[in-house]
Amino acid sequence: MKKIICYLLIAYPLHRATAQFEPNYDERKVPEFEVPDPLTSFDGEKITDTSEWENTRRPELYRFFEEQVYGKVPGKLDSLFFNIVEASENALDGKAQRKQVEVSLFKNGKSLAFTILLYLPKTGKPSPIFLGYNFYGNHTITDDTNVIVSQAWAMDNTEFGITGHTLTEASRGVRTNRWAIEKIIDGGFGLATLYYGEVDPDKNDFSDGLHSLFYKEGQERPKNDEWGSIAAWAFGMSRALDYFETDPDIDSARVLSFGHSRLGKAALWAGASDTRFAGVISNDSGCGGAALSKRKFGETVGRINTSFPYWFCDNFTEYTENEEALPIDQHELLALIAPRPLYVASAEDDQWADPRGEFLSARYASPVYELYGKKGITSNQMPEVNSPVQNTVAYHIRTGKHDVTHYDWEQYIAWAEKMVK
Ligand code: GTR
Repeated sequence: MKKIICYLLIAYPLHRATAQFEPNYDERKVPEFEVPDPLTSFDGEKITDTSEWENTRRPELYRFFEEQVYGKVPGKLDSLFFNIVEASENALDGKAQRKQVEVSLFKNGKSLAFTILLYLPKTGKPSPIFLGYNFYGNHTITDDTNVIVSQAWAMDNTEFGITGHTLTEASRGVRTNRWAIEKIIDGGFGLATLYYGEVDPDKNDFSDGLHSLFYKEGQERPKNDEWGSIAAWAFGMSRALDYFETDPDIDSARVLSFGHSRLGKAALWAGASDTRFAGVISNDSGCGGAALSKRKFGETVGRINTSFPYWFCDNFTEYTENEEALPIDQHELLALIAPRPLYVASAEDDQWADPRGEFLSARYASPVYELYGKKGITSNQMPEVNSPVQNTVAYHIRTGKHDVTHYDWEQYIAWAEKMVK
């Protein structure tokens, strides 16, 4: 008997812990919850015009996401340098211009560098561009042998021939399927990409990457309200935008921040925290990105804080298995992008990212767009698969898995032509 009681005492908490993290994929088990109203302030004031939004509500929402979700940037850089390390007028069979630009960041006597790979259409005018991170290095997005292989730490991936956390020729071009470069160029847009591992390696280690530049004497990790990796990646996108402002071939007022999955979360936070971005595209960004947290469908706050605690600030752990306590939800992150164009995309087989939660988030952000006379998502009904709704707020759910496909890019290009060209 003693043995059994002992077993129960040990087993029960373990069982509870695993049960908590069992993802829910059943719409009937989605808890009932109140959607926080983006147009009512934390102290209950109704927000009725854009000036109240900009002066009262947006700042308090922004502050919440900054201090409780993604974390604050702890200071300013000492200096920033750009160096065009390679360029060609004859890229992609003569169709495009290519540039590789090293961006060096300096702070507290330390430095970090990352390289922007750019393809620009040869239109003779400053080009609008898509800016997005890649997962395995700039050389993976194209077969172009001129693209420099990064020396930064990388996640191992045997399928891509990446071992020992080192990128080599073996992985050149392995991700061309995710980047419709020719379509982007033919559409009159440029493409800029960065390798996220150069800005902050994607591992639970705060000794390296951007964070380490900002530490005070003896500090080893960010404070509770300071940045995790998503905010560091967003900061890197803004530094790329600093470069674009100096390049006459780029129209820096028409830069769209784009990202897939964890990098979609970064693209959203970049667009929210830096209003110079002309618009944002979130591809399958899921939990901590476009998807509503309070639905607890697929990946949850508890789950993401367990698997990837370093993506967010430490304060966010307050909401682990405690989404009810959140005074905000992710539609209010989307609303921070208003009135700039916003595209949220999902994939039918990507239930982990909660497509319905991503759709509803775009829908619930829309009243803020309407305040500006912009059309958001007007229906509570999700569109059919492969039937995009493209207003200033756009949404599609396509067939297939968690990925970025040519179908996705065709939608982004067509929509961006209407929105920023
Ligand atoms: C998953 C994570 C998601 C998403 C994804 C990705 O493991 O749970 O939130 O970010 O990785 O980035 O591919």
